[in-house]
Amino acid sequence: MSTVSHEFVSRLDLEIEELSLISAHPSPAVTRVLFSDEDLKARTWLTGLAETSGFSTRTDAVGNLFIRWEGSDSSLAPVATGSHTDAIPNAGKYDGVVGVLGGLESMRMLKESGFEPRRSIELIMFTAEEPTRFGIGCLGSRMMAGTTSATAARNLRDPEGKGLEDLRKAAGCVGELDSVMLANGVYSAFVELHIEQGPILEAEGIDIGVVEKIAAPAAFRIRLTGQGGHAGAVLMPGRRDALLAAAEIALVVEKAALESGSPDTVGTTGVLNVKPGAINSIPCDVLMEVDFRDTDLITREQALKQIRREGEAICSRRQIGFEWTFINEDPPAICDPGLVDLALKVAAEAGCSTRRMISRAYHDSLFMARLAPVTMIFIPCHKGYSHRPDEFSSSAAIRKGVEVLAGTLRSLAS
Ligand code: HGY
Ligand code: MN
Ligand code: MN
Repeated sequence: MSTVSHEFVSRLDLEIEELSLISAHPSPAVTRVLFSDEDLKARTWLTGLAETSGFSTRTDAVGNLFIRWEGSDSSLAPVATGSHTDAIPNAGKYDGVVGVLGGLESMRMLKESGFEPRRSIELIMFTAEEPTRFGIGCLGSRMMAGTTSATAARNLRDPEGKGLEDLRKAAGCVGELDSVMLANGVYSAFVELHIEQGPILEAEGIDIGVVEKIAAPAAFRIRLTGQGGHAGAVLMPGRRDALLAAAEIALVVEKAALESGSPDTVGTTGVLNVKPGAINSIPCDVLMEVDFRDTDLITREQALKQIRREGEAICSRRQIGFEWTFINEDPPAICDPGLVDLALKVAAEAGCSTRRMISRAYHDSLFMARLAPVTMIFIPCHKGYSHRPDEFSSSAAIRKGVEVLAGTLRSLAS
């Protein structure tokens, strides 16, 4: 007999469920890759929801969706909030979505309470926070901040060789990519609500985390080229096996992270493509994609230099071609102390327990920090699970996050 939860099911709960079903994979998995049919359906659904909630919407040339509540004083820079609804393959239903639908719920709550903002409030659904399609994360917010130029964006190709230009136009995005970049000060503040994607809040029984620093992500590709050949005919001493060089380098990535001297250094070889990919043919062409982060830039840079140095040594010993290409190397973001204090104060006044935190995941806030003062409001998620179908955050936890976001936006827009 199913135990029916007697927890009040809010419209937000229903909307999170509804959005989670717009997915390339069956529930509980969520897959919504940039400009896929599911992504386009989700965008249409969200636009409709925002407009029936009484807000205006617009989309920029790369697909960032802006949901706007007009304030009384248009001479003032708006306050912004937002996150993403795209999802890596077999992800969960809360990553990003809590910040977009929770942001919409915050605005509706304020509107229904009779609040009238002086500063306009904009909720942004950012294009491609996840790197799945083009290998680079936060494409929409990167371009808004000018970190990725329109030219560099035009050169992006997905694994099937499709370019951003074709895909965005097919998705109905109009205008030139040069128009995506915004000027500094375009927003007075940016506050993002997000699940923690870590175990701390739940383990410590804390309702709200307020982020002071967002870790610095780097990602790079290494292409390894060997000789290939027949798995039976080529004896071991004569081989130049590209996959074995990749295997040694993957272990160097792990070693560099473990030996960096900082617990915040993390390295992941998340993609490994082996050609020709036949059981009886020696790998001759291998592509590795590595995600490497730390909250401290110097520590990260030193570890990356070590990986490159040792990788080249492995490849010269094995007579394997070594080609290193950076995908991105971003500095960490320091959140605005005033915003951090405001969010902590609002949370405490709402009766929430709080703590200051570092975000080890990157977010669109990392790039919005180049346009405006930012902070993030974290809520607990079960065992810190994320980027997995069993990602979970309770209605009660989400509601507290929405209340704190609403109170923070109210204060910033007054
Ligand atoms: O990878 C990240 O940190 C983010 O969840 N895209
Ligand atoms: Mn994510
Ligand atoms: Mn996210």
